[in-house]
Amino acid sequence: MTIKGPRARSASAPSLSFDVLDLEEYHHDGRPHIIRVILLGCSGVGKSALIETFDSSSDSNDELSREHDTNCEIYEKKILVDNEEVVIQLVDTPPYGQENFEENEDSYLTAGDAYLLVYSVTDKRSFKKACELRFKLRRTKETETDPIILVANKTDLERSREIQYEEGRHFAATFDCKHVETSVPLSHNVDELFLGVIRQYRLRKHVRSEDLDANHNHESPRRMLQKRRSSLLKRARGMLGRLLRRKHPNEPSGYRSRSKSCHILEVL
Ligand SMILES: Nc1nc2c(ncn2[C@@H]2O[C@H](COP(=O)(O)OP(=O)(O)O)[C@@H](O)[C@H]2O)c(=O)[nH]1
Ligand SMILES: [Mg+2]
Repeated sequence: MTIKGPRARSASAPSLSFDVLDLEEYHHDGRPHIIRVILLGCSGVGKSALIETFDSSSDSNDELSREHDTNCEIYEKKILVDNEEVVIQLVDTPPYGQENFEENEDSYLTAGDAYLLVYSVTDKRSFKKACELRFKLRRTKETETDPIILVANKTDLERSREIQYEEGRHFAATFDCKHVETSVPLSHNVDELFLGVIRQYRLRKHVRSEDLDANHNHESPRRMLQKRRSSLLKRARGMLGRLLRRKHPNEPSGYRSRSKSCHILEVL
């Protein structure tokens, strides 16, 4: 069986050969919604360790179920996020650059509901790879609304740091993703990361459904209000910007607000 359900969007993408539950069925038979989160990044950055730490620390009665395949490992766990049950499905991919990764790359890049691009702050090369993956996702995904989180792991190894906090944050703010620094031995931000990716998914899903409404010419009053407010704000900011001339010429639009909030997973 291959990955099924609405997440396997690209017909041309090669299928993964592991067994997974039929997500459509799973969603409609009264059980909690499944959100598939794909972890990508160089070998040794800590993808598997992050999953194991999350499994051992998060309080849930449901054990993490595991399925193994030569292409990847899949973990499923039922968790409560903001009083709503959800099944988080974590897909732990093999090292980026290995033969089976290249073969299945399109599947990994299209099959997720959300993506964690993991790098180690002690390894510049892994940061470059994570950035490359961000660009690939931009090209591969049909939608720009799936959450993408740039995960800077191994922050406990401060002395060997090669990538500064600001570098990760700058990239995330420029290319519309979130940025979280984590450490496995310190359990720093690990639960927050996995709960946060669910929150991001929910926030962005809300935006998606509002867009659908707008496409059907039934714009919600809230959306209309937001639009009006944002155009007023834009004009006001434009005027202020001209007066103050503070904006850096290379800053993409929205950079400042994203930069301020790109480490907060509870807001868009
Ligand atoms: N110091 C430190 N070591 C870590 C951290 N995360 C993972 N590791 C170690 O890095 C090595 C590779 O981790 P692993 O999870 O196998 O990486 P993967 O190839 O991305 O799945 C292991 O020895 C882990 O114990 C971290 O946050 N800090
Ligand atoms: Mg691993």
